[in-house]
Amino acid sequence: MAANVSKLNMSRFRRSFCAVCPVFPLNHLAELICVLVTVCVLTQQSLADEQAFVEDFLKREYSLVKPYRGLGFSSSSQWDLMGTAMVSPDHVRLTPDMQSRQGAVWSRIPFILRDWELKVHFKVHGVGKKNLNGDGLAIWLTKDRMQNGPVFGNMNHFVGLGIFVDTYPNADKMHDRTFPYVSVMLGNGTLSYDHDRDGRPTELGGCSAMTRNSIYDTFLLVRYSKNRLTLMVDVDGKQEWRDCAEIDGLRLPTGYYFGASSVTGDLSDNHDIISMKVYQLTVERTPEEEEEEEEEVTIPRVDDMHQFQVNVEEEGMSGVQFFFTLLFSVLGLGVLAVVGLVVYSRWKENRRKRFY
Ligand SMILES: *[C@@H]1O[C@H](CO)[C@@H](O)[C@H](O)[C@H]1NC(C)=O
Ligand SMILES: [Ca+2]
Repeated sequence: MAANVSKLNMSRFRRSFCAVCPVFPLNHLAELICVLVTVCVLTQQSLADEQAFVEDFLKREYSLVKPYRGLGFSSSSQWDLMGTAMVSPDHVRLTPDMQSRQGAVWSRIPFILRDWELKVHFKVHGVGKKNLNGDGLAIWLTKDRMQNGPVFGNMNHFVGLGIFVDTYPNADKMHDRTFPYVSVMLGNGTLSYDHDRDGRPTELGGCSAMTRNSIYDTFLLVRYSKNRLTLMVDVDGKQEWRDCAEIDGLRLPTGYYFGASSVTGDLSDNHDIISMKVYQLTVERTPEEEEEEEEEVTIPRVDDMHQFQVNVEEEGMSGVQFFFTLLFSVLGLGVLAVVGLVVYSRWKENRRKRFY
């Protein structure tokens, strides 16, 4: 019964198919299958072509992708390992979940693209409970490479861009932001990263992002074009980017190196980099924009630095707080005075009544 039905359907299908494409008179099932297979192969071919098209924008020479061929031992690799960093088939582990480790991976090729995007796939995980883990990792595009230091395992007073995935709140006096916290800093050689305050005085922007022990894949996206830096995160498995920070008028010289680093102290975590993919962006510019960007930048800077000057008041009151405190004190005294007067006049009246 079922066989009959399917046979009927098939012949009906064959008839309609032949009606649509009279060029291919199909009288045999074999021919139909042959055509279907051809169609399938052709579609797959075009899909493959599309893939190749997307891949064209990926700059392999600047990217760290699986398989990490030769990384760590071959002179032909475009990346170097440092410290405790180790390569496995699935990731580059900057630090294991052990105390006092420091590891990094650095590109060997100076980066010269003008408009670009960096997509970082990373994973921070460990057995420590929340806030008993540390310290996070950093992504770099800096003048110097392969340096040791206190800023997530890299040197302080660095020159260039630092993106921090900070998983441990050091400045525990302030409970006004949730950790892990992702932030951007632009170093110019004199600016210092303040570890005890989680880099707040030098932060250009950032956001909270649940990047530790996540069941989802965690990604960062850094986009730089026309002096605008955009930072986005994708950490909750929705496959969409969430805005994290945007900085205009950011001038970044070329010829710097991509890198990633991490350090653990008393507290630890596994800090893994799965990939760092660099894409070239094709961006149109007006002649004015060309002219505006012609100036050669030698030291990284942000045009309008004042907008980022944060007043982190450790103790004491801010101006606004002081104003309101004063205002309420005056009002309070006024109310007290009025109440006092009323009570006093009542009391006086009562006393007068008693005398009569
Ligand atoms: C770095 O930036 C800070 C803050 O904007 C500034 O005070 C300092 O002079 C800059 N240093 C250099 C070398 O440009
Ligand atoms: Ca921290």
